[in-house]
Amino acid sequence: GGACKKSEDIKPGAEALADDLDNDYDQRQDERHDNKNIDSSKSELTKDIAGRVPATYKSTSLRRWRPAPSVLPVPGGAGEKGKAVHIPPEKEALMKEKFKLNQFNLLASDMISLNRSLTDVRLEGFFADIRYKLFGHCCRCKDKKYPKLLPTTSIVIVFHNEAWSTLLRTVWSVINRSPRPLLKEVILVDDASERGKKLENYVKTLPVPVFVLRTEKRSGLIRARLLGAKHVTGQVITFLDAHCECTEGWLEPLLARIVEDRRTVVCPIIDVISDETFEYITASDMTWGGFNWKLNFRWYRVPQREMDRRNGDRTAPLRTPTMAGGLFSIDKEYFYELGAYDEGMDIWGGENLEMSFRVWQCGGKLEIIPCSHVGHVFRDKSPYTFPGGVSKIVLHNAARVAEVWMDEWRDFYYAMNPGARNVPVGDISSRKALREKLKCKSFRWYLENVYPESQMPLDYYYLGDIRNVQTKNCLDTMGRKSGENLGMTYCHNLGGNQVFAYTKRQQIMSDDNCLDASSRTGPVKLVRCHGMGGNQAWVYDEVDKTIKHVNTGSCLTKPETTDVNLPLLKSCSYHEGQQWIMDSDFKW
Ligand code: LR7
Ligand code: MN
Repeated sequence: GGACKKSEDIKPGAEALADDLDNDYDQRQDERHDNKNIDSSKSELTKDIAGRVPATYKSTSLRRWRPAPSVLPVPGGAGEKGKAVHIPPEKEALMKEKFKLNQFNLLASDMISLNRSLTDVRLEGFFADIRYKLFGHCCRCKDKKYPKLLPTTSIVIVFHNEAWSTLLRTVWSVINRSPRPLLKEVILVDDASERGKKLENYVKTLPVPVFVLRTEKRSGLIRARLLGAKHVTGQVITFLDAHCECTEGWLEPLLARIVEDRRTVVCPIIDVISDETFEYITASDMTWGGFNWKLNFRWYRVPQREMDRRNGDRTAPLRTPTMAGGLFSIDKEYFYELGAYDEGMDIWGGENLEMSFRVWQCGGKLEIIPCSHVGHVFRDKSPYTFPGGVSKIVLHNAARVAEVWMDEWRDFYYAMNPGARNVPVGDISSRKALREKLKCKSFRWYLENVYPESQMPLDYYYLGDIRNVQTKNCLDTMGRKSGENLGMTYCHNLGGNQVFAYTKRQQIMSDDNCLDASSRTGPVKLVRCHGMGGNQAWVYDEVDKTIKHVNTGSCLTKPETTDVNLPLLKSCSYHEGQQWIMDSDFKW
């Protein structure tokens, strides 16, 4: 499923929102005509929007990059300025019914103008201002100067059964907030939708070229994007999901970065559009992309190392190990040089990690550009079908990533996903040939140089289950979270919750959790790995087969009969209950 929601701890930093966001609207008032609601009067608005385009690209570029005008809030309009929409109680039943169609609040979305206004969310505020005064232009997005000549871009949006309002609000936000000379066209790829109104007539009324392509049969987002990319005539391809909203100034910093280095693949900060209320919520600029052993994409906090590399400038490009996948710009020629996408991937998933590893390992860079903000409706579930089965498809795609790009670290993937071992990966010879042709670096290089904070250890002695000599049972995370007790149960030889890595840094880890103990006796906990030794350092003695906790000198011990699922830390006595087998033969 499509769950990649941003967790609470990485939601907006208050400092990211300026206090005086609205000033800009007043300043620009005189540049604007009335802000009519597009839905009521299409043709008129088309004129209106067109009339607000900056005269030409060249004349505006001499001084300050003037963005295309934004959209004024419609007084009293639902969701204006990115505010939440609340459904009255009498419509709650209808709301719930409609929610199922797209796994977001469609009723709310339909109430909001396709041209709704958003606040300008770019980084300002006290600390940015201080830095601005001390060091010049470094830290305020609005003061950045972009090169006079920027490449044009085509926007590619693929969709399957997307709602009319979210899809067209995406398109309108592109039109309303991109400097017109930079916007070559918008390409919509309908991936065999089974419902929805015809778009062709509507898009003809739009003030920029918007094309609709269709896949013959359901091809999945990866092959649909390949189809869209084929028709791109701009110099840069910009991919967006079909339920996004671009904010003021989103495009220039992306394109400007590609001008600096055409081998940079750039992502905006992906803000959150609430699936419940359609509120626009600024996301933290302190998160980047990572992944776990299951090869799920995950947001993690940016380490201090990367902040230091940027001299603390939060507006500077952020090097990210991976990208979420849906929203990015890439030089068109570079996209093809680098191998576009893996056509062997179906429906959804994996392509984001595949491209991330490929970019880094084959000589490119992957960055988040903090001055560019685009909102995305994050959902808890996928609304559409996965023909052939969700897990089969997702595991198939991920296995292709593991096999082609991850070298021996693919073992972590197979160890963690028992189901993946009997899903066929298909033919990967052309992707392997691509890796050869581009002379791409190893996954070790990637882990060492791009992602040393990764959940996958660089050097490890062992990956497999850990079996007690006396009880013959195995350590088991029981799928528990950080802070909970480690468990133990009969050995199933399948991996998953019974897979642990014993690393050169003396950790015993399962995905992003490590065995952790803070007292001489008692249960052992699973705690988010911190990589600093301390309570998470263990020594395995191959001769007496003990697993000794370094800080306390105690030994990992089989559970008491009172709680057979709870392994314990006790003082060492070297009996069989404290002997453990780490047998490096994989059991699968
Ligand atoms: O068969 C399909 N055909 C399609 O055209 C399935 C999907 N799609 C379309 C779909 O309508 C949508 O416009 O593809 C787009 C992405 O699908 P979503 O919105 O269901 O995906 P997502 O937002 O849950 O998932 C993220 O991971 C995906 C992995 O394959 C893609 O890379 C998505 O683009 C990506 N979305 C983002 O990066 C936005 C931020 C979310 C996060 C994290
Ligand atoms: Mn999406």
